[in-house]
Amino acid sequence: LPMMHVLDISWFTACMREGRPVAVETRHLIQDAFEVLAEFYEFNEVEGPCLAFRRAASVLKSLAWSVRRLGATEGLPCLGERSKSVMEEILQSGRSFEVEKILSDERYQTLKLFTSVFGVGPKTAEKWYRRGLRSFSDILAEPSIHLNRMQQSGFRHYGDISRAVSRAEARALGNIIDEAVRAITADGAAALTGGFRRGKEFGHDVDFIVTTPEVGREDRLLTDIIESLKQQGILLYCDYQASTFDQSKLPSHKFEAMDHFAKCFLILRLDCSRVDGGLNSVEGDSRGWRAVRVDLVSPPVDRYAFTLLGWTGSRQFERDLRRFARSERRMLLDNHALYDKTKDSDDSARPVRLISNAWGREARRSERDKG
Ligand code: DCP
Ligand code: MG
Repeated sequence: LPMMHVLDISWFTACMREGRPVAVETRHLIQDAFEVLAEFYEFNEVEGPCLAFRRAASVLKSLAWSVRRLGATEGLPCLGERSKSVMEEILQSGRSFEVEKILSDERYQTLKLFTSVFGVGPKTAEKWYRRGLRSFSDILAEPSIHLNRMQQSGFRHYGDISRAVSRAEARALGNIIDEAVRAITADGAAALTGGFRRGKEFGHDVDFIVTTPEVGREDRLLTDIIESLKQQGILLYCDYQASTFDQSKLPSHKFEAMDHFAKCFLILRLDCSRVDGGLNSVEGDSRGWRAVRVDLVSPPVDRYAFTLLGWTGSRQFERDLRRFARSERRMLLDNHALYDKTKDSDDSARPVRLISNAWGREARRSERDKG
C-alpha cells in the first residue's frame, strides 16, 4: 500500500503497517499496559475501550523507533486521550497506577487464571468467580461444577498446552498432518497458517488449512484425518465441527468471527523423537512427549485463498483489513469471499481463478518446506 496511506491518520489500520519492530523497553511497557487495559474491558464486556486499547497496542508494535516523550507520538493514529494519559504516566514514572490497580485486583487475577484454561471463556470464568471460586483446586473440589469435555482436557493438559509451541514443534506437527492428508489423498495438502505463517517463533497452538483440489471432497478429508490421528494413538482431544458453509447464502452481511467451513480443535500428543532439537518442555522431554493444541480447517478449494488470508491473522490485522475493505473499497471481506458492493452481483469467477493459483503456490511451497 502507498506510503501516503500509512501517514494518513484517518485511514491508518494495522493492515497498512510499515514499521519494523525494535526492542524498546518503554514501548513494551506501554504496549503491555494497553493489553492489560484491553483485557480488563474484555472481562467487563465493554467493547469500545477494549478495541481502542488493542488498536493503540498495535500502533505501538508497528513503530520502528523508541518512544521517549509523548510529543513524539503526536500525529500517530489510534491513540486517544486515555491511551495518551497512560503513556505519559509510564514515560514519566515507568509505571501506570491504573494498570497496577487492575493487576492487583482479585477479580482480574481470577478471570485471567480461569480463562487460561482451554475451553473456559470469560462468561464461565465470571460465573465461577461469582460463586466464590478463586483457584483451580477450588474448581476441581467443587462437586456441583460440571466440567464439559473440553474443559476436562484443558485441566488435564494444562501444563503442556499453556507452554508455548516452538517452530520446530510446529514443523514436526506439519509433517504429521501432511503425512495423514497424503495417505488419504495423494493430491491433498496441508498449509501452515496462523502465527507461524506470519513468522512467529512461538505460538499458543498450531493452525493448518487442509484441502484437496476436488471441491466437495474436503468434508470427508477432515474426518479421515481425525481417524488417522486416532489410529496413530496421538489424538488426545477432538472437537469436530461439520461444515455449515452454504454458498447460496453468501455474502453474509452480519459480522461473524468464525467461518462456516469444517474445522476441528485438537490436542495432539507430540513425541520427542519427531522434533529436531527436542520439545519445548523439560517435563515433556523426560516423559518423551508433550501435548499440543492444533486447529485444522478444511475449506473447499475455491475458497482457499480467503481462508488462508483469514486464518493467517493477526486478529487485529484481519479486523482492520475488513474495515479497510468496507470503508475504503466498498467491499465485503470474510473468510469465504470478497464481494464488490458497487456491483449488482458477486463476481465469483475472478476470485476462483485467484484461489486456484494461490492454492497451487501454497502446495508447492509446502513441498519445498518439507524438502
Ligand atoms: N482468527 C480470527 N478470528 C478469530 C479466530 C481466529 O481472525 N475469532 C484468525 C486470526 C488468527 C488465526 O485465525 O491469527 C489463528 O488463530 P489463533 O488464535 O491460533 O492466533 P495466532 O495463530 O495468530 O496466535 P497464536 O500464536 O497465539 O496461536
Ligand atoms: Mg495459532
